[in-house]
This record gives sequence, structure tokens and C-alpha cells, in this order.
Amino acid sequence: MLSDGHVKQSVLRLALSSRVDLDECARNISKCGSDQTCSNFYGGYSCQCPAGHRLGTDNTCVDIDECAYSNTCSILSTCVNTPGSYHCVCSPGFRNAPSNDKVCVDVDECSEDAACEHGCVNTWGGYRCTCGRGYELGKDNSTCVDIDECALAASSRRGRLCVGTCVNTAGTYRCQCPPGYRESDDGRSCIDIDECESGEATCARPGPGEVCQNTRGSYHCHTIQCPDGYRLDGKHTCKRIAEYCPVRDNSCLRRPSAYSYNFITFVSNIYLPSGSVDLFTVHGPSLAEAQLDFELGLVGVQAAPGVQPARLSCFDMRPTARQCTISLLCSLAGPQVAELELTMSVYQRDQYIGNMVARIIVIVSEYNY
Ligand SMILES: [Ca+2]
Ligand SMILES: [Ca+2]
Ligand SMILES: [Ca+2]
Repeated sequence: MLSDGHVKQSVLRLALSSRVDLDECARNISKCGSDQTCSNFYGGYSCQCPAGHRLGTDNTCVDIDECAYSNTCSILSTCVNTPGSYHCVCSPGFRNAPSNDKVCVDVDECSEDAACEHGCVNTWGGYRCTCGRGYELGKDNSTCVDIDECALAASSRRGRLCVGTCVNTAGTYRCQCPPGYRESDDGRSCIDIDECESGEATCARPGPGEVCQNTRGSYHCHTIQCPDGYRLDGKHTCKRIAEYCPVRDNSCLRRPSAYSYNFITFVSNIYLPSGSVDLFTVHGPSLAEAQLDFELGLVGVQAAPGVQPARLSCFDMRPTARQCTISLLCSLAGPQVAELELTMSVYQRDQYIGNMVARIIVIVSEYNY
């Protein structure tokens, strides 16, 4: 006889002699055990075991082991039998629901004691820490460590983050340009400052003969000093004062009729996809039956310490009947300045009639951008 988990043992007695009920419970003459509840009824009484107990064979109450049979504990918990009942001991990350020790619910560690430096995401049975942009989770899974984007990019094949220098900072990075450049609007590139244009350039003596040549990341000052017997003509040319040489004055004829100064600048280690790049072309005079003869020389090289100076073999000369083109064959490192001299001798009907000199000042800047 089961009712509400209580186990009843009822005793019916025949009361033939009297129609008055005897209350065995009240009289304390029932055979109910001390842990049982006695319930009187007309003509008998019953003994009830406490909840969670069943009546044993010898009429004593025995605890029911709910864990051994059916229980409501989920797989996330362990059933623990108790006298008269049981409860569910929750797995780590879970705890009993308020006022229900047979149900386990997830602990929201984020709203409690989770030690996350930046962010926290609650998960079923646990939680995880998150980090803000530019940070990654440390080995302790709770603190956030700055990502070195510069080192990461350098070790990956994605290429450089910055044209200039990459500077790692907390949570991000920035690109830095050397003096002589300004940062581009996107912050990644370096844009050359034209110091000659802006007036920042401090060339020795501004005025005739002083040439300010802007270069990538810097500028170059060059003073054109015309040799004796020459005068500055325009900005970049020295002309022989004696325009015509006296007849048979060979020493006069051997002197160039003009020196022109030509400035060419490019970046360090310039990429030469086809192996060479044309630098400069000098054209011959428009004389009838003129023959031209060209000669190329390296006047001098100023290279920074540790920089391989340009050699004459780095330059090629392609003369034709009317002109001559100078090209670069080497990917020169900078900073350095090389000065070339291209002498063009002019003949007419096999008669030497004079020469001109083109000075080519090749300025290689320090950086490759
Ligand atoms: Ca949780
Ligand atoms: Ca960083
Ligand atoms: Ca510049």
C-alpha cells in the first residue's frame, strides 16, 4: 500500500465484542516502530514509514537508494543517496538550482568571480576569456598580451605592414617614416618631402650655379662651378666664353664648347625588371654630315660608409648616329652620388670640329622607397 512515498502497514482488527473503536495509536499499543507514523482508523490502524523509506521484511523502515534505481540527476552530476532522499552533486562549472538540489544549472562565472583581463564569455559548464583587438589571450587564459603585429608580419609571407619602419605599440602598431618623409594619410606609406620646393633645403649659396635636387627622403645640393673661360648659361650649363676658336687653335678646339649638368635620382636598390633602365639621352647637333663619337667616364663617386660605390661598368652607353643613351645596369645601393661625364666629339667630313660634355650626376637615395 503506497501513498505519497509513504509506506503503510495496516492492521485490521475484528471488534465483534464492541462497536467502539480502539485507538491503538493514542494508547500507544500499536506495533508501529519508533520511526513509523501510526494512523488510527475505525476498526484498525496503520504504520507509515517516513518519505524515502520502504517497509522492510521485518516491518522496519529501510531507506530507499534512489541512486541505485531511478533518479533525476543528469549526466552532469553524481547522485548521492541520503537517508530518506538523495541529491545531485554537480560537475565543476555547474551548481544546484536554488532550492532544488536535484537539478544542476550552469554557473555564470562571468558575472561572478571569473578573472578575465578584458572580456568574458559564459559557456555551458565553463567560461572563456576574450581579448580586445590587438591582443591575444596569454598562457594563463585570463590575461591579454599585446600582439606584435610588426614581428608577425615580418615572419609571415603577407609582406610588410609599413613602407617605413613598423613600431609595435600596446594594442596596435604604427608606421614611422625617416626624416625627409611625411606619413601618408593611410599611415602606411612614406611620402617624400620636396625640400627644394618647401624651402627646408639649405644649400650653400642659393643663387646662380647652385642646384637643389630633390631626392626621395632627402635632397642634394650641387654647386656648378664653371671652369675658367666658361660662363653660366641658363641654370645647368657652362658655355665656353670664346664661342669660336681661332683657326688652327687646337687647344681651344679641344676644350668643350659647353658643359651641361644633368641630375638623375632614383631610390636605393632600384628594381631592374629588364636588367637595365635608361637614364639619359644626349642628342647631337643638327649639322649636315656630322659624325658623333661618344666617350663615357666616371668622374667620381661619393658613397656612404658600407655602401658599394658605383663602377663605370654599371653604366652602359648606346650611341647611334644622332644620339647616345646612357643606361643603368646595376641596382645601386644608396646613399651615394656618382658623377659621369659623357663627351661627345663632333666631326664633319672627317674633320674634328669640337666637343661637348654632359655631366650626369646620379643621386641614389638612402631608402628603397
Ligand atoms: Ca558557465
Ligand atoms: Ca601591438
Ligand atoms: Ca626630398
